[in-house]
Amino acid sequence: MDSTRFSAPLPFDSVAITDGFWQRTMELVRKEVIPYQWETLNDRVPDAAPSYSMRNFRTAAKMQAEKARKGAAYVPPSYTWRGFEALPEDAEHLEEDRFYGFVFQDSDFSKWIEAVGYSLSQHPDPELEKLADGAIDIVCAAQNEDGYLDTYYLINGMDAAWTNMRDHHELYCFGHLTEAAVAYYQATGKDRLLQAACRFADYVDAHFGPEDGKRKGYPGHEVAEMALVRLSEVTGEERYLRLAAYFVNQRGQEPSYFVQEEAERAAREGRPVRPVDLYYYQAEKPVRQQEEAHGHAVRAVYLYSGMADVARKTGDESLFEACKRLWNSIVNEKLYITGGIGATREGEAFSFPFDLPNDSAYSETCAAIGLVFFARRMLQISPDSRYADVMEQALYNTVLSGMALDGKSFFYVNPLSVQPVACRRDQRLSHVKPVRQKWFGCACCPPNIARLASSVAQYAYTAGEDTLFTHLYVGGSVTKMFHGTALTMEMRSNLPWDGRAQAIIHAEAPVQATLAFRLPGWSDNPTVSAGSRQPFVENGYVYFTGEWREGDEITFEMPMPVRIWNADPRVRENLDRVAFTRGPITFCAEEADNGSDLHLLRVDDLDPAHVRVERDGTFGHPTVRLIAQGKRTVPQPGGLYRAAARPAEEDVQIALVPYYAWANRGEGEMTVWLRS
Ligand code: FUB
Ligand code: ZN
Repeated sequence: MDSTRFSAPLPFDSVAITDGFWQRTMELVRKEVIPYQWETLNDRVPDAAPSYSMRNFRTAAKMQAEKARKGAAYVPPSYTWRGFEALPEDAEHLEEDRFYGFVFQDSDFSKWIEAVGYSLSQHPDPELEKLADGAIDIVCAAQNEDGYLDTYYLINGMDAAWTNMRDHHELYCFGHLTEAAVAYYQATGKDRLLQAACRFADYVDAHFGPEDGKRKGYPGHEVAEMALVRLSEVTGEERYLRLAAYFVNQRGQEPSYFVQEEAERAAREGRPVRPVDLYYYQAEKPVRQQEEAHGHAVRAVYLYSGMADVARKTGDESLFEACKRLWNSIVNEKLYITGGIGATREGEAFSFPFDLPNDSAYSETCAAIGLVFFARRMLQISPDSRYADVMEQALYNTVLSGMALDGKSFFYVNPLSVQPVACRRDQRLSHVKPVRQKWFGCACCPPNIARLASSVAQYAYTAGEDTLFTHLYVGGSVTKMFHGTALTMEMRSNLPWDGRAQAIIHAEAPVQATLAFRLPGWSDNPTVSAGSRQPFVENGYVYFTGEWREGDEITFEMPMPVRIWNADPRVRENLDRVAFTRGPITFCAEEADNGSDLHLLRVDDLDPAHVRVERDGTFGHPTVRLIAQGKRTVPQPGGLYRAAARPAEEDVQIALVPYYAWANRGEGEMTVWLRS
């Protein structure tokens, strides 16, 4: 690792996003998604699965108040396992003082408040801030005097806390609370939630670690690792970094914590010991020995993100090597062309290499989000455009497809081929929804999209001491101090539709700095010029070092041709099929443009230069559609089986629209891969 290349995202107020594409998305999050999600967190959206998140915090806060009032006379609830029985959704039948929803329901709130923080940093909104402060008050009132803050056990009985690290998500909720607290503090300067997170972190640190008497466990669902690194960066507290490193290094060690824990629980509950699928939890062996991305996909990429953070902060080469191996495993064998990962619904997991089914794809939105996290962290260590290309691919395709264009409904699963009748009638596809849903009982994805979309600035740019890196060509401005002098770079871009861009420098005094720009993999022979300056190119980044003055310009000519792709022949479903991309955007065919029975279509002309690129206003914001020459099989009468013959075909023009925009025109078929 070359630490001189290390970089970090810029402070929130140093980047302003103003381009049409991202401003629309961020304004959608601010005006629609955040208010809507507040309603869902409070179970006030008719016909949407209730969240119970704020209800649980209120219940726990009420119990804390009662405890304070009664003092020694307070009798805490004793934990009883209630199972995952169906819960009444009708508010009238809810019992008081009872926890509702999944064990990780607290994280719905945390992701929401994190999104609010990012949004406030781009667009101050006193009313929203007041609402968020009020929500934080409720959450903080639920915290135990010892710092513990997870409503599942606060309500159900603290006597069982930390007895099911594998499945009960306490450290997951801690991690999300911490991420939210840091973001809200950095955005608003308010530290109430940050203090709560630090108290919870201190509690966790006092109970977990290598020292005698501490638990030797680690998160069943990762995220605390990267959250702790972030907390240590913002507070300067080394203990939090050490704890993150402990969780990473302890994972998969023998004897297995999860196996021991299961044996203890079985003994307590008087039942046989059940097998533990350590592979699902990335805990079957130490992380440095893991070679193939596996198990639950969101867990995996959150772990790899934490590993990369710890590697960077501690200079741990072997950990970084493991990150690279796992990255390659994903990108070379397990990545959809939409930037989605986690092919199988069984365990919401990575499947075996090259198993990338289209119609039964799981490709959870959160997993694509986690891949963006992982990619940015790899870039922070090693600026290599291969990481940024994948980060962009996941962001512009599967992450954005997770949310409707009006911000009011969401996909959890992101298939690459949909036939609505099959989703309804084929049990094997019951996880695939042909239209986005208003909310989910397990609502991990919608607020995750909100927090990522409103923090895109954190992915577009990172900076080291002497270098400002541009990873994504998002229009707006970014300011960085170089040795006490501010340099502002104004980026004018029309990505993702046009590869031409321009950066203009503003500086009150000459600034000595290196500006580094990614050469996107989607462009043929991209050129970046800055007057007479001579750049050097390394790992897909072009570097200009020198003195910058007011008005200096950098111009980007990044041709954005249409590309037509085959998959590796080992991807069984895509043999003899093609998919289309242009720039970072992956395209798909929808029934709304091409009629039903998309499987009858065939792309006839595989020369990308013959594909027409049209400006399109179908989706209420400027997009591009592609028109490819194709054929449609004309079904002939005959029995179910008939003598083999070339099918009759008619000429058609196949219209392709951005994958992220699919399913915004009612229910219909969709496919990314077309016969060729
Ligand atoms: O377990 C918490 C979240 O719920 C996971 O990240 C998602 O995959 C969903 O299972
Ligand atoms: Zn999710």
